[in-house]
Amino acid sequence: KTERLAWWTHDRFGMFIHWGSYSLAGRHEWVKKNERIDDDTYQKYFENFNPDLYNPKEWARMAKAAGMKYAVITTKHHEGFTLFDSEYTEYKVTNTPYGKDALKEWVEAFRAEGLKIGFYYSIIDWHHPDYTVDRVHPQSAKNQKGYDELNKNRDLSVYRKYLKNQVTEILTNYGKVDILWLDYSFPGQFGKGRDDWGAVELIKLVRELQPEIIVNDRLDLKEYWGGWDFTTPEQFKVDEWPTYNGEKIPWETCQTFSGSWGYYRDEMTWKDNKQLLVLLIESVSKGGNILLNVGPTGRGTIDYRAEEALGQIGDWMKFNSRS
Ligand code: FUL
Repeated sequence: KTERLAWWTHDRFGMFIHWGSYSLAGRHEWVKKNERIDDDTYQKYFENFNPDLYNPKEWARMAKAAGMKYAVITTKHHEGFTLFDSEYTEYKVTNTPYGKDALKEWVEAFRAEGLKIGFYYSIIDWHHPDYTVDRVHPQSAKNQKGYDELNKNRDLSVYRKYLKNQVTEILTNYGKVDILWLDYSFPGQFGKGRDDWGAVELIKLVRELQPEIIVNDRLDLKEYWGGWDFTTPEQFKVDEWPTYNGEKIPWETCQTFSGSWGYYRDEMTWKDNKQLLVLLIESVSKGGNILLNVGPTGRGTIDYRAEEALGQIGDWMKFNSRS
């Protein structure tokens, strides 16, 4: 495992990218759930997905210039829309007006800049008809009776198969994938745990398909150390090196520039340059990695505030880092 992780613990700094049909709404990647939007109403973001300014080469150049060494993109977020061409759904980028496999272009552009490639894939799915409604679903109910009613025609085992098929696609059709970032399990009342996802089997499959891949820890496999490679503290400054059974473990904190992960036009909570540098320095000095997120717009551009911030980090990195 240490060997598998060697490049990653050395490289330390990556770009997270949240991009999907929610980017058109421009108010959070959870907008469908937050506003309880039904499928029909939400469909307009899919029907209008046409990022005419999408140029992943530019994104890759920005990441590289900021000193980042790898990048992780949302191949599918909770909304269920896939940025890749999939055999198993019609709800995919190739069926939008854009019409092309955006993931393929992304992979090529980032590889060409020498960056390592990571795929985020949401195990949660608010679009698949067999994905059972739970408490983090746009149609969430008030009590168990409500869930029973909503779920009487949904068969989670069908979704489990879908999940496996799509993970197989992204780990087969794009060459070597360096990181898989699955998101996320939420066991407990009206939530889903490892058996619902077929987690143990899924991880086995992943390791077969991409033996050198690094996988995060969000499949509810906490006690299966070996089933995951690193832990993922989200949106807080980590005080000390996380441990498992008394042993220090690899970790990566993921952070946003402004609060939401998906593009949010009116958000005013942008971190300043000093805050970002402190986050970077504190994470790295405590033995961790940092995955800093951009949420490109529906037209495919990176917000000018993120672009500026990345540029400033790059200026600092030039004199304070070594490759
Ligand atoms: C969370 C997700 O629910 C957020 O939307 C985001 O993707 C973050 C990185 O992980 O669990």
